[in-house]
Amino acid sequence: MKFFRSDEDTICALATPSGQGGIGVIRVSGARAEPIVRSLAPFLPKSLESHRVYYGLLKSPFHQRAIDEVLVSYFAEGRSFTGQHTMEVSFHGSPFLARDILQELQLAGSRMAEPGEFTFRAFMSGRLDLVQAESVLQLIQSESRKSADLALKQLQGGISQILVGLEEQLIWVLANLEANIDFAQEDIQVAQNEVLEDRLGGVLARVEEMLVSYRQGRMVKEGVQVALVGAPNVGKSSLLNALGGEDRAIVTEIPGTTRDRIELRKMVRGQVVNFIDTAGLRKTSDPIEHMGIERTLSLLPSVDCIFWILDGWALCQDRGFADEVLQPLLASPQAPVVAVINKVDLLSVHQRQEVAEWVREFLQRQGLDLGQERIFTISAVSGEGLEALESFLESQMGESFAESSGTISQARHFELLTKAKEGLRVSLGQLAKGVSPEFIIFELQNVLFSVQEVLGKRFDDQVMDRVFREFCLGK
Ligand SMILES: Nc1nc2c(ncn2[C@@H]2O[C@H](COP(=O)(O)OP(=O)(O)O)[C@@H](O)[C@H]2O)c(=O)[nH]1
Ligand SMILES: [Mg+2]
Repeated sequence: MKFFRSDEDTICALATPSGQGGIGVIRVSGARAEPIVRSLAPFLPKSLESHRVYYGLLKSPFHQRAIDEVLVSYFAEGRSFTGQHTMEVSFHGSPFLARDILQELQLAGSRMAEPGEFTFRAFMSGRLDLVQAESVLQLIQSESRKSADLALKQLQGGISQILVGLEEQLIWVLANLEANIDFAQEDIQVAQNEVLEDRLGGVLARVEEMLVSYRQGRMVKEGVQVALVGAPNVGKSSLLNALGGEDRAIVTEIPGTTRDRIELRKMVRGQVVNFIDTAGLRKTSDPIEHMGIERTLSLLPSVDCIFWILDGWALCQDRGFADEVLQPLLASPQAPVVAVINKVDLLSVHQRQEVAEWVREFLQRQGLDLGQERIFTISAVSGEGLEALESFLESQMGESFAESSGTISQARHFELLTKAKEGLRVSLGQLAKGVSPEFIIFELQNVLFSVQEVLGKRFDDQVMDRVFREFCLGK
């Protein structure tokens, strides 16, 4: 791990985005932060108060020239983000000044921070656990209010508290199992299996709850993935453009135009939605179009919602679907399918109802019951019906997650907790069968390790690398 090499160093970096701005902020953290900044800021009083701001002229000690009028804030050891002595210099936000000040700070004895190194130090000094460190990144990257809310809950320790609670339960069960071994000769069972089963059952239920929340947590964090799928020429690309309010995808009357997936990220009622336009499904001899279709098919299992786009006008002339379209959609039970009947600007009110009813009945016969609420009639050209589609998406995202502090949104947590769940199931089975405690202990220890790994109480360099790699400089 790159950070381990030099934990004693005092580090510095620009904490604000590079480029021009009203102000820029440079952060300095480490044992020597104060003397280093002091050498550039002779105006600082002899003794500094934590969380106070000092105004004055920053000067180069080497070249004896003025650099900028600045504000210097001081955060004492134990009271800063990193847990170390930290100084922040706010200067007039010019990229040139940023470089200049950073250079002076390096001459004075600090080194440039790696991306994420400040947060890493906060973790190492015990101010944040790993879950919280990850939430700092999530907070920086959040694109919506909801995503920021979720990250903030995580930063404030929502998930951590739950996990620490589970950790305690597991340790308690492990201790009792050990005791049962110690007293086995005397034929004493310190804790009855039923009691242990009860505790572990509680842990399992909580872990399962968190795992279930992942889907929604991920949607909030990364955006809801919605695929626009259907036969060629039904208006998938037109719908993408209509949703985005711009000509993103090429629209023609020639079938098979779209080959690559085209994405549109859009805020829908406070939530990021990623609409994905895809190559139309049909038999084709064109190798490029064929690759596009393969991509469409491989995308389906991973999306949160499938908008199956139908050509309402064509359906009025000729009822029926090609197998190439029908089969993959019927085989995608993971993601909810929504039928979107397009081009209704060409239909009378009566025809719209007729087509919608026919689609519903037809799909029901095929074993796909969409009900009335998952069949929409829209026009990508006139824009009618798009509001209803967005309302539907909003209802899918649900509101309840925000109330629960146990919502997880990181793939890392999901993987580890899945492992924990499996281990818990196995050990519960062993307990019920009266398997000897040694085996159960072995299983449960791994469960405990998984929980501790989420919190960062156990880690290896690879895990750290994965968590901190995505950070930006200065954080
Ligand atoms: N009248 C009408 N024509 C549409 C509508 N949506 C798409 N079209 C037309 O249908 C043709 C195919 O559209 P396109 O978006 O390229 O379909 P895709 O192959 O599914 O991406 C184009 O000529 C569009 O102008 C609609 O809502 N109403
Ligand atoms: Mg297209």
